[in-house]
Amino acid sequence: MSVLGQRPDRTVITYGTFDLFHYGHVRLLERLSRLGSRLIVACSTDEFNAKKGKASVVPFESRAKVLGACRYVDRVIPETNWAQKRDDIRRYDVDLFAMGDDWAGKFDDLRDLCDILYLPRTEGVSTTEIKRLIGASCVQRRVAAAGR
Ligand code: C2G
Repeated sequence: MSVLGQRPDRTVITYGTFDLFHYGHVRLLERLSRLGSRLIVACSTDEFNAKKGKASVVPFESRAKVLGACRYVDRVIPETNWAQKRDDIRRYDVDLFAMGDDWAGKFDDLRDLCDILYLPRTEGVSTTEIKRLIGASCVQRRVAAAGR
């Protein structure tokens, strides 16, 4: 972000599941949106997540719509496999590839195509934790109902 508050004329891309969209996701996208003039988000499909051994609560169509409605995001594309990143970077003329630092170093092999950046994750919030809390409250309610 220049002193005049203008965003550099760069295309930024990031990848993720963005399940149970939360403040950690918003803060990442906000920071990425300040690093360029166009932010593309590749959202993992449900089939790809199955390959990752991950099951999302919110189906792909809805997660992609939520991302598309986020004011920091300019375009949402499907992420269907690990290998598509090189093609995406070329196809969308990407200048900066960025992820949260839980992926630090994992995509350095893309450095020949564009800049790579890992941003600190937002502490204290995660989809896994939200799932755990929901699960816990369901159990509590069932126990309470059984006790009546
Ligand atoms: N994130 C964050 N802070 C949190 C939680 C998540 O900054 N508290 C970031 C992650 O670091 C990631 C992005 O939000 O960059 C999306 O996180 P996930 O949906 O968990 O992404 P993941 O399933 O790990 O998919 O090809 C890469 C994969 O698609 C990444």
